[in-house]
Amino acid sequence: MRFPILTPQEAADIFKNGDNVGFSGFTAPGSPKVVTEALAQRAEKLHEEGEPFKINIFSGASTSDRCDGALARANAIGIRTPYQNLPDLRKRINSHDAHYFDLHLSELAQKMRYGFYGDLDIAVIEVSDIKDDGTVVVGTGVGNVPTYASRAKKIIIELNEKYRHSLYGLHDIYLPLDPPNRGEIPIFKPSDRIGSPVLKLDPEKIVGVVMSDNYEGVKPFSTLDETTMKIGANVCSFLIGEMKAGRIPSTFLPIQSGVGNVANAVLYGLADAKEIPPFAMYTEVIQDAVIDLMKKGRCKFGSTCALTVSNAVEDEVIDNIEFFKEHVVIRPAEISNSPEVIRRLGVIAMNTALEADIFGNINSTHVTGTKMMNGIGGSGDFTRNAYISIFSCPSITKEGKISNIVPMVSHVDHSEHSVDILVTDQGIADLRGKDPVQRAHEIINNCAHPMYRELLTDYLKLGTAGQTPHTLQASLAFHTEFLSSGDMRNVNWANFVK
Ligand code: 0RQ
Repeated sequence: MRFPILTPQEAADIFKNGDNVGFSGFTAPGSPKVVTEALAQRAEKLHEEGEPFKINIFSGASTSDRCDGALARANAIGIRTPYQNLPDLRKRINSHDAHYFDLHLSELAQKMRYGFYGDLDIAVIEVSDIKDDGTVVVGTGVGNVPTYASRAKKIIIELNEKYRHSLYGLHDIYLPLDPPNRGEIPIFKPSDRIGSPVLKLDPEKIVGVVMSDNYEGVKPFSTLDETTMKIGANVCSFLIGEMKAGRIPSTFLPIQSGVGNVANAVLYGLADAKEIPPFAMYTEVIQDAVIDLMKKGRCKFGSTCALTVSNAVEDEVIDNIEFFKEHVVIRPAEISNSPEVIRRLGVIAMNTALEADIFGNINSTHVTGTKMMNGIGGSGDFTRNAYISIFSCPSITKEGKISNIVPMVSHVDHSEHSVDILVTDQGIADLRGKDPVQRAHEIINNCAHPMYRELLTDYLKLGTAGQTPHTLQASLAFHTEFLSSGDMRNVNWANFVK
């Protein structure tokens, strides 16, 4: 190989305090692993010596514990975007040690190219293959690699040999032109390929290659429980009803599914919903459940930004890579999440809420309005442009101390204008064509847990004015009650009526 082989520590020494750094990958797959661990160690040492050291991290989505986790524990993260999901980084964000801006995933690459965030000093790129001319086959998560590679002054490669050099043909790398020269992104079905299976890096920028041989480190999902299974079944019965009513074509439409336990349960529900024909996915992450759906012939094809699968499934994919090359394409985030393509294909979007309010607004990110959980991820890219936008969540959390249906969400990620259907374990609320009060009745009666229906109906009765009859002094009482007594059920509306 023409490029110098570096130890992780040698690679870590290349970074300077305050560097803007682009990481390959999307969720854990494709994210750097060994350089970031060494960098975290270096940061800890520098901090002990009284030296400041933080880097600003631009990724595709979340990363893994070896990346965000290690760097957060070392307090080595300055700015962070566009998404994260790890407890140690969450703590740093909520204590203002790390400055996180939560961004629609489709937007980061172009905003970086537009120059909104300054220069990119270093890109760390995981690859499964590299040639002497700088041509690489990237890993199982692409994210914003084409943009970071083109913008970075220096590139450090992590060559992950776990893939046995077998991934050629899995990717479709495409970089759109920027306005005013941007044309259409010519994807007309999820399996269309418009770019290249490889990424061409400038060999002059590659400062070294660090060897690795590691799993991506995706956490396995919790086993499905009664609540998540009911949510999955409700989503499936909604989709079947729409198809029978002729509102979804009998050949079906591509599906997007977000991350998390609830999303995984919905996908498992689709395995058994035989009324739904084999379908395609135009999505950002393919989780374990989708691999299962592909093996069963239920999912015909998946366009994604990453294979976000647990270790055992990762082995299975590598062992059967030729099968998966026929069924999967991995694209950059600005293509997998392109609003233009999502609108054109008629994608059915399925995302998860922390809480929804009775008028149809969604909070996916902030616990009690203040504490960042993960981030909006790609949910906004899909929701706003979907053929049908579905949100799901449990009706209650923490044994009923929290109602996931509230009078007013404590933070808005997706407004009432972008939400068609709300699903909980209790049932389905169809919000299409309904005004705010009609939506409130639909949500309270079909989605709220019975233990909260009366409280929510009484809240609605408190409001006397306007199209959306909030009572502002009481609108966040569920949250303030939870913060003071630990149980939303203790709300007493009499305290708010003067
Ligand atoms: O906490 O772990 O302490 O038990 O939140 O909740 O029910 O396990 O749900 O794993 O599906 O995650 C929205 C966070 C849901 C996720 C969210 C507590 C609950 C539990 C997790 P514990 P569940 P999930 C793709 C698209 C981002 C947006 C998106 C998410 C923990 O799906 O981050 O979809 N989505 N992006 O107890 C307080 C409430 C709560 C609550 C749940 N109302 N108040 N705590 N919890 N509701 C992403 C990408 O683009 C890559």
